[in-house]
Amino acid sequence: MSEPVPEVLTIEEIYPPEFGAAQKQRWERLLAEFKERYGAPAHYIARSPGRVNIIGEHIDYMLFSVLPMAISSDFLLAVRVIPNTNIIKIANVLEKFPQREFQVPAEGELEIDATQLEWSNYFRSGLRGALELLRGKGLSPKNVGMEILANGNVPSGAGLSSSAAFTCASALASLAAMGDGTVDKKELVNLAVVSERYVGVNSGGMDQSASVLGVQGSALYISFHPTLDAIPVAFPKTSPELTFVIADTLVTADKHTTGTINYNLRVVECTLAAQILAKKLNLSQLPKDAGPLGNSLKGLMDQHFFGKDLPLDRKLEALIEVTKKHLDKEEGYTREEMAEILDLTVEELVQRCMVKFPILASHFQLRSRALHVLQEAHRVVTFKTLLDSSPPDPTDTKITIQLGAIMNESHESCKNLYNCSCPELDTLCEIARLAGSYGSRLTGAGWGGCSVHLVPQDKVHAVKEAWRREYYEKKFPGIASEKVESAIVVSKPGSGAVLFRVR
Ligand code: NG1
Ligand code: MG
Repeated sequence: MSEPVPEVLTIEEIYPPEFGAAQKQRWERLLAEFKERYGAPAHYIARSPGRVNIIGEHIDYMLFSVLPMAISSDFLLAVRVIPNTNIIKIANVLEKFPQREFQVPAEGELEIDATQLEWSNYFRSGLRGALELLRGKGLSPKNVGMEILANGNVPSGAGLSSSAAFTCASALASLAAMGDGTVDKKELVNLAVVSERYVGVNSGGMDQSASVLGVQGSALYISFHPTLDAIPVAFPKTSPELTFVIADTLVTADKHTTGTINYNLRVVECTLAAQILAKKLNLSQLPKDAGPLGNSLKGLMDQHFFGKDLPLDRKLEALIEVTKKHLDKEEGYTREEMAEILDLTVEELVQRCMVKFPILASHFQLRSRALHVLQEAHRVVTFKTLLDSSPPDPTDTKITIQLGAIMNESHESCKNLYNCSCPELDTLCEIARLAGSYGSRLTGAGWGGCSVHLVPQDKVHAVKEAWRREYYEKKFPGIASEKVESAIVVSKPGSGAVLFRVR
């Protein structure tokens, strides 16, 4: 049932039919506008989609596997390659994002000022990653400039990864212009993960993996460690059909302005939990791994169980018990306490984990964050096992009920152990469950943004109406009905990044 995802991205010469007529019109409008703006046609479009995470929240940066799917909303970049220049011009169909112009440095880093909320930084970060990838492989990037027109329709700050869609499309567009014409998908993912960190968020790799590797009709089981891998997984074919409904709280969370107390802080807490557990377990210093700050809980688990042949869920169960025992300070740990356990000075501790991405906290919640990560990783295993055993009888709802229950548990854990929910997300989930959702949870980083719900087709209308009455119209009195309509998306798993040559 599980075929590996194709490895290389080839340039499509014919409009990919799965994108349908409505998208085709959007692509054509973009190309027409490009020609009008720059006076000559674009050569190709680089496209990368947003994603919704179904299960496995805030565990990718600790290198545990996740289960997202690509959605149909995406980011498009129409590109014209200009030979023998190094000038990049980038504009957006939305006037609120002003046109920018800059030069590609012949050597050295392309500068990005992560302190500024500047839309074109996402393009710069993808371009910088592409230059570094090519140079790292000993290839010299072609001396070309680009004229670019962007059009994205993934809502930003909503947990659907508009940022990854933009970064992946940018890296893809740049590789197509400056590389040798073939793009290895996994290389693209790895470079886009690093690229996004240039913009100031210490993110994991889920979004870029789902955006690039997405497969029409399937969710993806994505592993990061020891190497990146994506396996398509199908949902049970039930009658009535199962759908994923995404509902936006319309409350946005911006990791760039609040990272010091939420996202980046969680990465620091989890990394320190791994280092402190290693110390308490008398493991020699943890080897560096691909965790954003050099260590991960997955790395800790592998070292702790090195040479023992145990299934992943058993290892996680054991590590959960270890965590409960050794990270026993429910009120959290101060910098002084952590430094003492790790035999470091406070200054060394700060240098190690809190300088690259600054954070604010007096107490670090190592216990609850580590417990969430390990239990959530365990939920992903259970979820995937259920999907792999999907029943032949389409009217049997037993497995669907179990899948939904796992999603509900994930939400509770995000809310109570990870403190990344908010009242609006909790409300959308409660309303949906009462109206017929099997499972409801926040998706993406949280603190606002979107929720995802597993809903049988015949209940979708009831769920939507309940949200309209009990959430949107109450929270935003007088809200336009189109606004409510666009906040709710029924999405099927969509395909990943493509390069499309314009004829
Ligand atoms: P969102 O909030 O959708 O950008 C973020 C991270 C993911 C992952 C989730 C939480 C970025 C770019 N992405 O997603 O890697 O950690 O939060 O599961 O920061
Ligand atoms: Mg994002």
